[in-house]
Amino acid sequence: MRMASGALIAIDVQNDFCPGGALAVPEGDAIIARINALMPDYSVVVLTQDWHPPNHSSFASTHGAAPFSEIAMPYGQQTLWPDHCVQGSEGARLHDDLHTDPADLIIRKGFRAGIDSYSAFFENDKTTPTGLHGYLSERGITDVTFVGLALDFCVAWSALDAARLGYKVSVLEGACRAIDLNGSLAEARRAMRDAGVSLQD
Ligand code: VGL
Ligand code: ZN
Repeated sequence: MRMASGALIAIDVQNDFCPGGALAVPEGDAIIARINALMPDYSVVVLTQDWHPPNHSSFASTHGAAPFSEIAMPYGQQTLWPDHCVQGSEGARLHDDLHTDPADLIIRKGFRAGIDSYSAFFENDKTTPTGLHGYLSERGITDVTFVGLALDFCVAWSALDAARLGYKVSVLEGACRAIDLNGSLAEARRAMRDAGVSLQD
């Protein structure tokens, strides 16, 4: 069903989040064919791209810390990741199988050294905007559907922000895959349900 007011937002379908990548999400590439097939059903298609400078503050290596540990940042707790999606690297490229021609907009995030951005709408301080809300508003979008990687981090944070901004939000879980770090998947699902996000297959 094509909805004039509906946008498909495919989060971070990049080499580093797929098998063989620096922060590989199990079966991360298994969702790509379905995402491609969904694109014609939406009037707006947006892709996001995690896009970090070398030595980004979300990288464990920047702090001499262990990957998947946490540190306190001025904006709150931050999980530290293996180096990933470094600007211009092969790992940062959108996966070759993902159709990019149908995309109206490709939005990059996480490009400021001192702050991470899981959400497609706001950086991790939850206040610095990426500009996506302005874009979707001007395009007359009221309904957003999320797919992509990772369900329990960038997809969930994006969906929660979208709900907070007043969009009608769906997440197609079958077109997502999760990292599932210390119960993060169950927690993300609970938070999305509480926020009124429609979790679908
Ligand atoms: C993501 C961790 C770090 C994601 C991005 O796309 O979910 N996760 N950077
Ligand atoms: Zn990242």
